Order: sequence, then C-alpha cells, then structure tokens
Amino acid sequence: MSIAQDKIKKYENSDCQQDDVFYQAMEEVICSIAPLLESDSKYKRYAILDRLVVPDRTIKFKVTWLNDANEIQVNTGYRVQFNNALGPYKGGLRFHPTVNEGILKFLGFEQILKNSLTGLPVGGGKGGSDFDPKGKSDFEIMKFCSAFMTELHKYIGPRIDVPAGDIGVGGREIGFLFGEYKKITSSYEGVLTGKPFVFGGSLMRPEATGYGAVYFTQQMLEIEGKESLEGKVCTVSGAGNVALHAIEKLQQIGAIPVSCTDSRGTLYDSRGVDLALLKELKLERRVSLEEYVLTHESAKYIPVSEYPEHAHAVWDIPCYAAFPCATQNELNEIDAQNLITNGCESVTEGANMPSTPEAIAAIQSHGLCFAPAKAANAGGVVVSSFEMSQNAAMSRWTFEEVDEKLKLNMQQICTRVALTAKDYGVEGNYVDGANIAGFKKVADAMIAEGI
Ligand code: NDP
Ligand code: 2IT
Repeated sequence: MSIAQDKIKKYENSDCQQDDVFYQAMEEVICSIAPLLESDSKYKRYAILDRLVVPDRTIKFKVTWLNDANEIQVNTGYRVQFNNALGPYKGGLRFHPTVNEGILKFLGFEQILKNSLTGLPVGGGKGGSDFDPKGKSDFEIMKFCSAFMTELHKYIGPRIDVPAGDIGVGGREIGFLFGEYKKITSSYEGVLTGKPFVFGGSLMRPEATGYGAVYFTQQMLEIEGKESLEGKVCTVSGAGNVALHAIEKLQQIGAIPVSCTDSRGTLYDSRGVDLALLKELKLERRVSLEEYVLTHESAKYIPVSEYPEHAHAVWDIPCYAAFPCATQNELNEIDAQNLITNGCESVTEGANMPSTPEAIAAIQSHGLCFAPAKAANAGGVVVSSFEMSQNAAMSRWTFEEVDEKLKLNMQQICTRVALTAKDYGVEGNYVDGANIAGFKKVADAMIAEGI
C-alpha cells in the first residue's frame, strides 16, 4: 500500500481503482513536503496532512434531461468541496464521459495547492459530470446544463463555492449554467467564473491559462539561465482552451509551435501551426484535427491508431520546449525519454497532472526544466479570481490591465516556487517548491482557524 493510500484508508474503507489518480497526486505532495513536516512539528501536531487529504464534502447527484429526440437521459453530477481555509471553494467543472469521483478528488486536491500558490483568497474544489458534450446540439447542452444546475445551485454561492470551466466546459456551458442559477435564485451574482464578457465575464479569462503557462515558462527559463523561447520550436498537446491559447501566446512572443492533439490524433505542421484554422476547426466547427491537412498538405496527421507502441506521437517531435495541455497522464516515461533524446530543454504542464511520476523523474534527472501544473497552469484561476473581484465591485478591467496583472502574478508564482525550492535544499526542483509553498500557506491558515 502506498503512503497516500495508507493516509486515507482510515477515512474511506474502499480500495477503489477510481482513486488511482488521486493517490498519484497525493503521493507526490506527501514526498515533497516531508522535509517541511520534519522541520516543523506543528504540522504533525495539528494533523494537517490527515485533514488535508479528505474533502470537506462530496456532493453526488442525479442529472435527468431530455435529448432532442425527447428521450430521457440520466447522468451523474458531482461537486467535491475540498478545502476552504483560504477562501470560498473554487475550481472548474469537467464534462467528460471518463469523469468519476476519483478524478474529481485528484483535481480538487491539486486545486487547493494551486489556488494557495496564487496568493489570492480562494479555496479548492472541483466538479463535473460523466455527460459527454461531443456530438450534442446546443439545445441538448443547454438542457443538460439547466438540469445540472437545478441540483448544484443548492451548494454554491459567491462566498461559498464558485465553479468555473475545465474539459468540456467553456463559455457556452458557463452561460447556460449561469442563466439557470439566476432563474432559480432570482439573484444576479458572481457565482461562476469564465462567464462570457457580455454579462459579467472578465476579459482574458479564455486566454488566461494558456498565456499564463507561457509567462511562467519564460520566467523559469530566465531563472534557470536557459535560452528564451524566442525563435524556438515548441510542441503542444491538446486542442482546447488551454492548448490553443498557449499556441497563441507562443506565436506572439516569436516561438514556433508546431503541433497540437485531440483525442483522435496528433497534428504536426513543421512550418508552425495555422492558429486561425485551428480555432475554426476546434472552437467554431468542433471537428477533428484531420481536416487541417485538407488545406495544409505538407502538415502531417497521425491518428491514435498509428502511434508508436506505448508512446504518444506528439512527444516524439523534436522541440526546445514541450507543453502538455490535454489531460492527465498523457506524457509517460517513454515520451519523456523521446523528448530528452530529441534535445528538449523544458516541459511545462498546461493540463492538470499530464506527466506520470516516472516521466517527471526522467525529465528532472536529465536536467530539463520542469514546470508542474499546479504552478504553471494557475493563470486560469488567477483570472477567475480577478473576475470575482470585478463582479463584487461591479467594475470591468481592460484586456491590458488583466494581462499585465496575470503576467505579474505568474512571475511571482514562479519566483516563489523557485525560492522555496532553494530554501528547502532542492534548488531547481519546481515540483517540490510548488508543493511546499502551496501546502505551507493552506496549512498555516488551517492551524490559525482551529479544527
Ligand atoms: P478543453 O475541453 O477545451 O480541451 C481539451 C482538449 O484535450 C481537447 O483537445 C480534447 O480532445 C483533449 N482531450 C481531452 N481528454 C483527452 C483524452 N482523454 N485523450 C486525449 N485528448 C484528450 O479543455 P481545457 O483546454 O480547458 O483543459 C485541458 C487541460 O487543462 C485539462 O487537464 C484541464 O484540467 C486543464 N486546465 C484547464 C483550465 C482552464 O481554464 N480551462 C485551467 C487549468 C487547467 P477532444 O476534443 O478530441 O476530446
Ligand atoms: O484546473 C483549473 O485550474 C481550472 N479548471 C480553472 C479553475 C477556475 O476556477 O478558474
């Protein structure tokens, strides 16, 4: 039994396979913070770790809705309210057929430390449903979102729990969810972030996670004395909100992003990807990346069925910096070896926990820079928090204002992580730095607030 499993076995008597990703996330944090727990006995005295690994509550509910053929559909909805020591529970909603309680616990647990690292007053939570938005009409999405909110509204509020987007949940879904909340409660309040700009969203929230990951990488490369991203070939996975905006910012700073992926395959355009076309395919028409090569014949599309054994085609493309921005555990040890062999110098996690523990070990032991998700992809929740501030003050910030504050925040997170790693004798280890700095702030708040 792993340390992580042992830690929570006394609270939950199931040895549930769904929890594998949750144990993976916990295990990494437990290893990183061991020196802190040894050096300061208060964390053990107040049983902080035992208290931190168990969500405050997990809400599970039935979602019943009608599809366009007027057939009744049933899905499961969840909200994991993990920890509110630093502020209201805050974290995204994921709509994807793979969603289960274990995945949401891993995401919620990571969110506590990520939100802590931002220095902003937000706690950690996550939610979602096994609903699959793929192939559904706008009306079906609307009906599902309404049904989901019929139950969820009982548990959320601007000072209680403020959900946002994640995989399968963007501005369209947040709009429908907000509309239903408003209808049920007769209250126009900032209960969700990632709202479309036209009714209370923050400018730059769609761009925030991808842009933030690039800002973090620029700062990390500077601190570590490595060459900047300008003029360098970069590989990106995913083709959703995070990936497309990481690509956009990379292009703006003069880097050359050459790839993206979706669940069906990898696209490789050695001349640099055509972002306008990608946005049309993925954000407007919501079709496969395969269509890209219809107009760009020199680009290569590799379907999942043709990937090399146990590896992902995108990580076999030579690059200076890699940005996994799709989903958890999408970059394994073989992929890491391919990146290393091909001369990669830096890996930044835009997605949540995209690298396996073995991949991280290989990347770090070969001296590459490694930016862990909870630090590098915090830009999304940073701008979500800005959206909460704007809503509370009934004000609006300009794009430039938000961008400037985001950049500064990402630089500060990066510096804090690097300095913490140095203070604890693991200079250059951004995983340990992020886990220790994130944990310490929540833990100190938990102690101050009593049990
Ligand atoms: P989107 O739904 O916008 O895009 C997800 C992308 O990843 C799609 O291209 C999708 O392909 C691909 N993908 C999803 N699941 C899989 C899978 N199992 N295998 C292969 N490809 C897959 O989501 P986001 O861009 O918002 O989220 C991407 C990652 O970033 C997630 O890990 C999320 O938790 C994380 N994140 C998101 C934030 C945000 O603000 N949105 C903030 C911080 C982190 P397809 O369309 O074919 O399914
Ligand atoms: O993983 C994440 O940080 C998110 N999905 C965004 C959370 C938020 O509240 O904006």
